[in-house]
Amino acid sequence: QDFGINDALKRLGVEKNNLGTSTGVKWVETSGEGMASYSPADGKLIASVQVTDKSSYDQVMNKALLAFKEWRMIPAPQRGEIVRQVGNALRELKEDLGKLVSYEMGKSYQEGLGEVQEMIDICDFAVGLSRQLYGLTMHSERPSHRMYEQWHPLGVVGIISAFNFPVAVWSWNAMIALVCGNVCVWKPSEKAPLSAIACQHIISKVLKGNNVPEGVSCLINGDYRVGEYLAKDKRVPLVSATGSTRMGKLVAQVVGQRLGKTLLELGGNNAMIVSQHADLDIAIRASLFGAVGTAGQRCTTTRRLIVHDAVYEEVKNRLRAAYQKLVVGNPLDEANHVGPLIDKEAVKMYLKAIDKVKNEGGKELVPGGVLDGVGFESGCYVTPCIIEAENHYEMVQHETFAPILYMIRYNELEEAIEIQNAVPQGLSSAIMTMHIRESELFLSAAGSDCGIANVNIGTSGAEIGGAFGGEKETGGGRESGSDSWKAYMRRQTNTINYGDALPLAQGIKFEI
Ligand code: UN1
Repeated sequence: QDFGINDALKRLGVEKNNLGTSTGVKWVETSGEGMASYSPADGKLIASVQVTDKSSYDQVMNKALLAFKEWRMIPAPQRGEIVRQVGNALRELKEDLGKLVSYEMGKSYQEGLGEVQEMIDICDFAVGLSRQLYGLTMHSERPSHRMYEQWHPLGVVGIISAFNFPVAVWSWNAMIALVCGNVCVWKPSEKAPLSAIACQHIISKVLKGNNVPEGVSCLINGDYRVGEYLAKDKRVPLVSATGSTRMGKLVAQVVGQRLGKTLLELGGNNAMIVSQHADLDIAIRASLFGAVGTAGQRCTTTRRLIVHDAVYEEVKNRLRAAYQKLVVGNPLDEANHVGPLIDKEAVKMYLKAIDKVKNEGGKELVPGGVLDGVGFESGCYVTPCIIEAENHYEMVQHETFAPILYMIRYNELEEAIEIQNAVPQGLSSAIMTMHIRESELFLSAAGSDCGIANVNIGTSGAEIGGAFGGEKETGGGRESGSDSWKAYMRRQTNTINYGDALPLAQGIKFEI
């Protein structure tokens, strides 16, 4: 059964062999080798993509630099109008793109659709934003002087995205960057290049239909070496990178060497505190989806469940019962809840993590394992598992991109908050409680140290309207909604003298 994937690929313009380099108007032939994309759902080769070599990278960059000169002078609301059309094109192809995302990276079809919905939402957000790139006005201390600040685009924005959200993360960055007046060069994950090819077809059609200059939204393909072109390139003032903390540190160093800007969206190690005052029905459902959604491969996945002693046994038993009902299988089949991991390498890391944490003293409550037999031929399907552990275990401190949930016990809320914060990462967090004193403490300065802190909802599934990102080893960047757009612009302070004298600031006298 192919679940309509071949028809979807056709409608999305994905061929057997795809050029991987595009200026938004043209696809560029390169001497780079082919890069195959296999589906973790059935292990089959989907198609291949040509890697971008240095000379075609330079071609793309030159087009992007030229395009910027024009694009920055197009009024922001007109740039917004183009993004509005991108949103509509995505609406038309939502099912097809959702299906491809599901097939290429393994998340359930429902979550694939959700990811495309995030793209549509950010387009809508960016359209509104295109009329709201507000600066401030200030009162000058000098007579007949006016002061204000305005925001200008940066130039070429480099976007490096990860396999787990192979299309949405691009759109959060690109749609905002574009209305701000920047041009974009996108290097998607080498584990999900076809989803990116499909997006490039979608945006290219809109750009061409509006006679937008070549180079406004470009695509390059390959592994970290191609990402390095962007990181090293002085012509790229901002590199926005999503992925592991290890990758983020490398990108930050290389970009930092040339004093470029980075926007980093790195690992999470997200916890949910379940208090004795929690609505346990909600807590169980939220932790289940948080831990096994996208097979534990979201940066917002719930990895640690910190549960009050008084409800620990009940939570444990109910969660165990819920895990027993989970159906793992082909993500395109809507009867299944959980799809595969991205590849066999990820399966190895999952097994290694379980092994290590058991050696450290962890106790399996719901055992893990690799699934085999009919339907699991790709070798990428694993059983979501729960392990009783302690927060200081090396593996618990570490982000393993897999459905492993660690259960930890607590007695006092202050202690739970301390445990929740005692990891190197700081992306998302949640508390389940009906007690206002508890939730307010959790949200206070003495509470969660994460970029996202929720009450009575899970750690994953953030809406695009808020700023998305986290502290500490998560990298500090904020993408998507709120005023995240400021990261894609440069601020300029302007002082204008409309009088006939030249008073100096701070009252300084200087006469000749
Ligand atoms: C990611 O995993 O990189 O909050 C992004 C969520 C999604 C985005 C996750 N809206 O889970």
